[in-house]
Amino acid sequence: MTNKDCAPFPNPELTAAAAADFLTRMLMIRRAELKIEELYPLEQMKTPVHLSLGQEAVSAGVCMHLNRDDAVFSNHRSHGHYLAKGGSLKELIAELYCRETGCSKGRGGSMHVIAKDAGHWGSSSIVAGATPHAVGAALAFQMQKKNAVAVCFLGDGACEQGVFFESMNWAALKKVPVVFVIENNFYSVSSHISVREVNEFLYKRAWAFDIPSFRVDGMNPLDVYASAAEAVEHARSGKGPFVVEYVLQRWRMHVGPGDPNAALYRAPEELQAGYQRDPIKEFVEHVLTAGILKEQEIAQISSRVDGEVEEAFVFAQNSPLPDGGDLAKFLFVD
Ligand SMILES: Cc1ncc(C[n+]2csc(CCOP(=O)(O)OP(=O)(O)O)c2C)c(N)n1
Ligand SMILES: [Mg+2]
Repeated sequence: MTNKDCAPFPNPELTAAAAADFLTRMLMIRRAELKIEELYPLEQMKTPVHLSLGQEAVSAGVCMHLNRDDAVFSNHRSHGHYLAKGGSLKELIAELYCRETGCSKGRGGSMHVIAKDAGHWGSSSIVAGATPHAVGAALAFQMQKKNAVAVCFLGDGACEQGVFFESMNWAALKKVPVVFVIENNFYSVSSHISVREVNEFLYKRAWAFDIPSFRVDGMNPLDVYASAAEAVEHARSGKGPFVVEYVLQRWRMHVGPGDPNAALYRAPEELQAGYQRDPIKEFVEHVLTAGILKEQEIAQISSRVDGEVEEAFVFAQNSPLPDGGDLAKFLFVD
């Protein structure tokens, strides 16, 4: 991971309530995914899981600036986006267990989650598939004169898809309120960006469409928070689209728990450096040093999150499976 070209941001002013909210969102993603990872080998979750461990600051920091009426579109690495936007944890876990109570009624699995009431408009496993959806939603917001924005999360691999360029072009042409949030973890499955791209500074791609953009250290929650505030405000105030590239570490393999083949595809320097940066640890250190939250408040948040995670798994495991006869239900609109 390189921080080269990352824009500097002054530390944002965080109230105790905002800091608690931000920490809760990051911890919820972390603890839920650690539990998924722990129980996945039991083979009761019959869905591939793309874990976003290490990437929590981006989902949480961006969604901190969104309202319920703002729309989030997401990809296969969906859990963080869904939870940070306020999707139900119970329904997410039930979805992984393919239960009728899941957010997609057990038919979608981890890559196809949705929480319409919370403003999560769905995730798509088609890489870059959600970019035109987000532009369409933003165009609708503009036509309906709503003060809402659409945010599309996409990976570095998705930036290689033609449809992303078409989406940026149309968004810029129509000046629609959309923010493209690129999560550059430097890998598409197990191919490093250096073997795929002549120019790995993805924020520069926005320049071709006169879209403002910056590259940001995605492991630093304060920088994520400050940069997302600017990008979202830009779109919301009618100035058109914005592209933010967050550079990140994906802590696990592309799909599934652990990273058993790391030595086969990660560079020796990367393996040696290990995962020294932890966005949640950095955030906790900051809020304690700055006197924004106290140890005891952090401990309370932590145990509340743990309790909710435990509850969600019990809910999921005790929920009914869909009726086999309903297999084709929801495939077509009546
Ligand atoms: C159109 C399309 N091509 C290929 C795939 C197979 N595929 C699934 S995830 C993935 C890698 C995506 O990498 P990136 O966009 O960087 O996201 P990350 O997994 O790093 O979060 C690929 C190639 C797919 N799902 N859709
Ligand atoms: Mg990637």
